[in-house]
Amino acid sequence: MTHENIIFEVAEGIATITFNRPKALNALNGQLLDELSAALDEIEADEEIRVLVLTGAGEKSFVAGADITELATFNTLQGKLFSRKGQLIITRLQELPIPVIAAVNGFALGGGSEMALACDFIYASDNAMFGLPEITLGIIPGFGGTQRLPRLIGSNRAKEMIFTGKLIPAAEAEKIGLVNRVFSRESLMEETLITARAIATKGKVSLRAAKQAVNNGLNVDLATGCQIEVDAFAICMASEDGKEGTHAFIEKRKPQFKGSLKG
Ligand code: CO8
Repeated sequence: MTHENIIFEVAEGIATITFNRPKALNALNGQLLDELSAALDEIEADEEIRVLVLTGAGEKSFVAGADITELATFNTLQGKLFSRKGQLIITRLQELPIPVIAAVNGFALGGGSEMALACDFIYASDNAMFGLPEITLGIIPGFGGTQRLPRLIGSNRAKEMIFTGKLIPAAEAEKIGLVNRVFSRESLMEETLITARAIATKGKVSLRAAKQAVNNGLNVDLATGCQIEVDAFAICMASEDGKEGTHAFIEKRKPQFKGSLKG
């Protein structure tokens, strides 16, 4: 599929998707979501890709939400279909078997914040602004924001953001745990890629197991979560990567992870 609304690049085992509608501050329209979905198909099919980074084109914005000019034309059914399409894609991002990092380079509003929230963690530039301003449009977040934001920063802070629609700057987002780290605008991508490269050297099987154990464990009680970890640990022990990593330590050499499940 040719991409008009995103830029999709792969280098050194790291895929980067850049939302590319800078004139509309990279707002999400239906076509962009279709292109994103096709790019995720390619990523899932490519064994060599180990990390995905999401960012926005231009100096000003990651994603300023769903495209309001498109939203304004929707009837109830179209609204439902658009919300479902967005939720499916955002859930796919969350469940992607490789780590996903959001490099938020400006506004991350509405669907843009929700996209970032589905990533495994968020790095931000010092000019980034986060918010769920849907309430000011007479609607509510429709891409999982009412669910993921409270799980990340607590229901009281999430409700304050959702009820007021207020935007919060990167420094505050870092303080409340929405963002892992804040960098200057110029260094955001390089710093993100340093982390992405470090992750890309790790075993694909263990990265997938770790991501699934954390994600699946968040929705269950501790005992069930620990059982999820036991099962995920066993998969790693049975994998080539598990053997390679432990043997490399004993042999005092760097491991060469292949990402195969063969024991
Ligand atoms: N959709 C469409 N166009 C947009 C959007 C958007 N979300 N955001 C900005 N733009 C456009 C502007 O219209 C403007 O276009 P033009 O130059 O043609 O007039 C251009 O981008 C630049 O924007 P501004 O001139 O407004 O730039 P400012 O720096 O003055 O302001 C803001 C930047 C504060 C980001 C401002 O543009 C803004 O408030 N944008 C809207 C943010 C927003 O409300 N986002 C939430 C949208 S709703 C949503 O995401 C719901 C998701 C779930 C949907 C479920 C569906 C059913």
